[in-house]
Amino acid sequence: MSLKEKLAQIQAEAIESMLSAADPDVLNDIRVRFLGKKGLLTEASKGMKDVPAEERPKMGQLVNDTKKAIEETLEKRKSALMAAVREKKMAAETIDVTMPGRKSAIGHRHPLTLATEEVERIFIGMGYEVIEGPEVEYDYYNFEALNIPPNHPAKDEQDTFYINPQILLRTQTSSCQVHAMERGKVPFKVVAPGRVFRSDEVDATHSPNFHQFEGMIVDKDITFSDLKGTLEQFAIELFGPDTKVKFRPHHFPFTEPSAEMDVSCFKCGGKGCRFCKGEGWIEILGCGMVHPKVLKMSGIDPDEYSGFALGVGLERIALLKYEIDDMRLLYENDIRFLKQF
Ligand code: 2NM
Repeated sequence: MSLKEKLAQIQAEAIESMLSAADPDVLNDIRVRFLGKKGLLTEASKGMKDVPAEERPKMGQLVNDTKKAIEETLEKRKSALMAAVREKKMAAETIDVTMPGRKSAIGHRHPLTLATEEVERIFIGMGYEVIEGPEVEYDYYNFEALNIPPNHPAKDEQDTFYINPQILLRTQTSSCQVHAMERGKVPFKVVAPGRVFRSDEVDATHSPNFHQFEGMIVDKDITFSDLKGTLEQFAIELFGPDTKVKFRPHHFPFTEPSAEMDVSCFKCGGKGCRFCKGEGWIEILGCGMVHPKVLKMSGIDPDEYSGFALGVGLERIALLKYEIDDMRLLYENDIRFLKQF
């Protein structure tokens, strides 16, 4: 085959394969095969040495023309393929500006927050002031000032988280009431909601970290009747106007006498149901007349003043009010759960 024929063949083959190349990478392989340093055109040009001297300029021109023809087709095909790639990419990345945007999820008040706010609202309505105190407390404020003796079982390390022998995580918010008494401004009415800590195992009704709501009034001539009237009003506002209350004698070191208060089951009205475990009554809080020793230790004269106090678990209120059967649900913060309240 003469060089001329070879060049014609290379040109024809190159153009044909370039036109059928499906993407820029394949096209580049073809370019290397025909125009590369070791490509077919370079290879064929080596045949120049066998061409008679007088024909060489013409043949040289022909080699150049062949190269130019291949390059022209290459460029055209390249821009066509690049344009196709670009178009495909654009189509894939098209943004429809008329589409509605994604809605960001709106937060919900936690059922525990709802319960706390509800209980606060009731006591604020009766003239109580909401106070707060430290979660890390001295043993004195958490135990001693509340007439809880050093050998009391609640003080066991099994029940209380100690930071050191004098400092602990409060096990009740009563320490806030002690601070209130120490302010020395009597009479007063305070409620103290807050986080408390006890070394309990987690189950459906226990957590080492839960929330308590305690209240206290100190004034002249406060009697057990005041306690009963106040707590009955609280129960009615919390659970509805038909709610009945019942007081059972109990013991707390910091109150004397002490009681637990039950409310008639707000589900069955007292007949007995699954909710109140057939009892008709639901235990709701602890309360009592503040022990004279407790008043005295914080500088209040028990001959002049008296008071009552109460303590209620806020998780328990939230579980009852919103009919939640497992306390752990309150701490998981699953948005599907929280959305329901
Ligand atoms: C309860 C039950 C009964 C209580 C007593 C006091 C204080 F500070 F006055 F002594 N604060 N809270 C109290 C009384 C708490 O929780 C079940």
